[in-house]
Amino acid sequence: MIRNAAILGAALALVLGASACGGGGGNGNDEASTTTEATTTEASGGGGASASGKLEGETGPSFSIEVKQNGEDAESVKAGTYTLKVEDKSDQHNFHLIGPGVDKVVTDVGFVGDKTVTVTLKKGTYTYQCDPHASSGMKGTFEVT
Ligand SMILES: [Cu+2]
Repeated sequence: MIRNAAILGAALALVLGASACGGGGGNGNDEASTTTEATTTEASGGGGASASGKLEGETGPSFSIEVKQNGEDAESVKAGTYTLKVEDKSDQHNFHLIGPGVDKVVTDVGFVGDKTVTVTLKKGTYTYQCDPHASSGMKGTFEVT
């Protein structure tokens, strides 16, 4: 009885040892499956036609007109191409931008809503105004440097 138990024990040890070796071999296979991640590089600031900045204009609903950059009154902006989004909040007013190389009526008097245009600003002084009320002071200016 005791001898048989010893033989059984030895057999078990052999089986365990064999399975341990098998496990080691299995681990080697995992190294073959390496994942390669694709890296995407974004082209930045490449096109000369793309806008370099944003400006926001607002005319109405009262007798006020303004141009903002980054949420603040635009007083001095750098020369370049800009996306100008104008919110026209009244059918009594329009939005007209005048300056070096630009003479653009972005929104008409009867128009109400948003309009986005692309403007190229050069060094100098630009005036934005509501044409029917410019003489009453519904206008402003900003410098392009
Ligand atoms: Cu007006």
